[in-house]
Amino acid sequence: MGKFKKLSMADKAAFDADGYVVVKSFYSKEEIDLLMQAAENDNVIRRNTYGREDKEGNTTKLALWYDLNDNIYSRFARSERMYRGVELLLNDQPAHFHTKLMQKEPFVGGAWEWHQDYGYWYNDGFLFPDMISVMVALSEANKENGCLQVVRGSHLMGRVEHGMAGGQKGADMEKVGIALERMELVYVELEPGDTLFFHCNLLHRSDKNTSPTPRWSLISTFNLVKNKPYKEQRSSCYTPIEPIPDELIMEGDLVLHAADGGFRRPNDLPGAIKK
Ligand SMILES: O=C(O)CCC(=O)C(=O)O
Repeated sequence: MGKFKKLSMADKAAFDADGYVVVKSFYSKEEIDLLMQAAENDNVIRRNTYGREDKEGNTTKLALWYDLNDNIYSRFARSERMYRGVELLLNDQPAHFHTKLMQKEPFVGGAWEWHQDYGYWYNDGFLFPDMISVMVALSEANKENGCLQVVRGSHLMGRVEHGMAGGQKGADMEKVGIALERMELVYVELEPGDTLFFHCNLLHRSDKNTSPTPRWSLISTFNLVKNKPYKEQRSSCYTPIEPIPDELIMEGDLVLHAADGGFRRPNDLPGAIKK
């Protein structure tokens, strides 16, 4: 086996059946430490971080940007490992939609309501659900600090209706209730470096962080080059990605901060709160 992990055909079969697959230690401790060190000290990210309220009024924080460049965050999204994994799971040439730094803080970080990502993205003008999220755990994710919960196989339901739930979009709860009776609820507990690939129609949510430890993750989302949205979006979501060798996450001229500009502005969204 090479130095870096690769998704296998068994991973693809699991993704097709379950709507998600976890690859343990997809990124190394050194790679995650470097990213965390950058993220914790990044004033650009801090300035562009905003909150989303859940139904109970608890706020969870995130920063979201669209374009890829040469900085440490983009090097993860452009690494051969992630790029080839997405290409395998989506069966075609990937483009980058956006990346989010999710910051669920100790005791206060709020929940995410049941939703499918395509519940949001359908209205952004993407015709086909050929889209995926890749969540890299930056800290341990467990039940206490509000790890992701998924309904195994729910991506096969197709898109369900979404309405507003607090400051977030939420899936039709009648359908979610039936889905939970018929399919398995899985708590996706992760160690730093473990990586979850999940389909845009997979039902998922997460609880409030009730623990003393933060739960941070980097989520890069991908579209296909051929699935160009019919509504105006940033061009990155239909522009081919230039992948980079996996070694380059740790090597070369490292840029350990985000680029100014290109962030989603807090006021772009209903329910967003400036942090
Ligand atoms: O990180 C979480 O807890 C939820 C993330 C999520 O639901 C999403 O990115 O769609």
